[in-house]
Amino acid sequence: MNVLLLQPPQIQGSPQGVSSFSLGLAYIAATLREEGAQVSLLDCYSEKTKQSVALGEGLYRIGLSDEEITEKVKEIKPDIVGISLGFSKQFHAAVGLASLVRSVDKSVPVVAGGAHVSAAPESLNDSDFDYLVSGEGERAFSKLVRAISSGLTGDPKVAGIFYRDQQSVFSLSACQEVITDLDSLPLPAYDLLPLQKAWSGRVPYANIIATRGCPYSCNFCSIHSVMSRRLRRRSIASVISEIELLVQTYGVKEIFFEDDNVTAKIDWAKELFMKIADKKMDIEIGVRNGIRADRVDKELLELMRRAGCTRVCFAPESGSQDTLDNIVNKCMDLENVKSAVMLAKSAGLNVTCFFVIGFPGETKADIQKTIDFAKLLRKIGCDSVDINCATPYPGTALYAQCIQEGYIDNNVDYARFHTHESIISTKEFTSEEVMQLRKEAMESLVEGNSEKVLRVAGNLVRQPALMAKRKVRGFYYSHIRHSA
Ligand code: B12
Ligand code: SF4
Repeated sequence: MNVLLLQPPQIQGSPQGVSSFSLGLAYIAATLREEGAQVSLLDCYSEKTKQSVALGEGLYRIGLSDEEITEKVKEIKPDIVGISLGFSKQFHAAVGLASLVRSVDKSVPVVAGGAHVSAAPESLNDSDFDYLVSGEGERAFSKLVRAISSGLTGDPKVAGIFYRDQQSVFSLSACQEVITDLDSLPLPAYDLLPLQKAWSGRVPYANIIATRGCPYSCNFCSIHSVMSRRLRRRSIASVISEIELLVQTYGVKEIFFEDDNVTAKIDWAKELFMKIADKKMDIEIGVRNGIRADRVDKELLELMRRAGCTRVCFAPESGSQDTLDNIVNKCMDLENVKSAVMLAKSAGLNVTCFFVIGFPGETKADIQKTIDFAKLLRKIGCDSVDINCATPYPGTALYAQCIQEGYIDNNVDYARFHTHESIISTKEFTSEEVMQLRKEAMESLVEGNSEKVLRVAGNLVRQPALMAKRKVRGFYYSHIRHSA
């Protein structure tokens, strides 16, 4: 079977694209190859992040043009096309891409997968997709490809697959299954990703994922419909071998753990970072997706630093304990956040904290508590904070609440589902007020020039070798290598 995997072009509010990394598609590709399929992967966004077309209403389409994509589809002549719809805000781009593929070849089955698909399959009833894959796609999509190659139409009888029923509405074939043995999956097919383009002007980096699933139930988080609540870990040997592959074969210098909770099992995380440190690889490590402030201790943070981690991100979400307990359901004590920030700073790490404001049920006073707490964290050493607007992603308790209480309806435009725009107005606040509060708070929290000078000077004194290496690397990749 000849399978083409597509990452849609990006539709966004600015003409500047920042390439990203289709790790999910790279996992799917590797699994299909193991099954003997011939696989092509086209990241229609990262292939051309400098190509942007104004669509009107302040929106831009970034990436390959329809003509360029059509050309590629004709050249590859796939038997099946798989399209990723990970972010709800990609909805229009992914649906448009399915129609484009259909217009090139009416007979090719077009399949979608990703976080949005898993949480809101019904939103795709009117699209040109033939099948949807809910949850982790490696096993389910491989089975679907096998079924289609053996001539199947209709219900494939595969767990996690939605097919078109007699009314042409998506129906679930059988409940999705969680992949319990993550080591049984092949390493992602990095050779199919446009790495050089993604790295243009940047230190070569890779995203990896060592664990899947999260046992917590924060009201705004949509991860469970893909990764489930069941925390699963890869073996440390497997994670190390992936890092070695990235460093030795691809020249990667920076690794981002994109796990939802890489330190969820503290002892396992200690062993992981200790082994990475022992390997003495010349890499920097980041945990930019955030770790829980109550899942770290002094020893772990020091080991992370030794392994090459320079910055940690914590996600307290709110500075109001009441909001955390009764709205967000974070199961976190704010005291843990303060002590985690201080421990991380004393371990020599840069610290960023993420917050969310504008939840239904919050008052303006609650929002102010978050802003005040963010300021307090900055005072005790937190290097930066990011405040986002509560966004009701499908599949979340927040989404269900917003539908039930009438803050949004089922026809909501997914293009607005990015966290810098509030789309929720309640009797306590309007969405405009939330955005204004966010803007003012971010302006007051951002590092001033004098603070920046002090921080850089502080870092230079504390970690002269690291700072020098960073500067040299940054200059090399943004000037010398890029222009070569
Ligand atoms: C890394 C990451 C990013 C990175 C890079 C994203 C990328 N290109 O992959 C960055 C930092 C850029 C990012 C940004 C944002 N992100 Co983000 N991100 C993630 C994160 C942490 C990991 C993604 C990942 O690599 N997962 C590992 C792989 C293996 O899983 P996967 O991608 O889901 O793929 C599997 C399945 O979904 C499925 N699948 C996926 N595609 C396909 C295609 C086919 C054909 C098939 C069959 C199956 C399939 O099979 C895959 C293998 O099992 C996820 C959370 C998570 N744990 O997944 C959030 C997540 C995807 N992000 C999310 C969000 C909201 C955003 C932002 C909108 C946030 C913002 N500030 O505005 C932006 C939007 C970016 C954009 N491009 O528009 C939400 C999406 C929810 C939604 N419905 O929209 C998630 C789920 C987080 C969450 N907790 O809710 N993100
Ligand atoms: S926000 Fe983090 S801790 Fe909360 S459910 Fe999502 S992944 Fe888990």
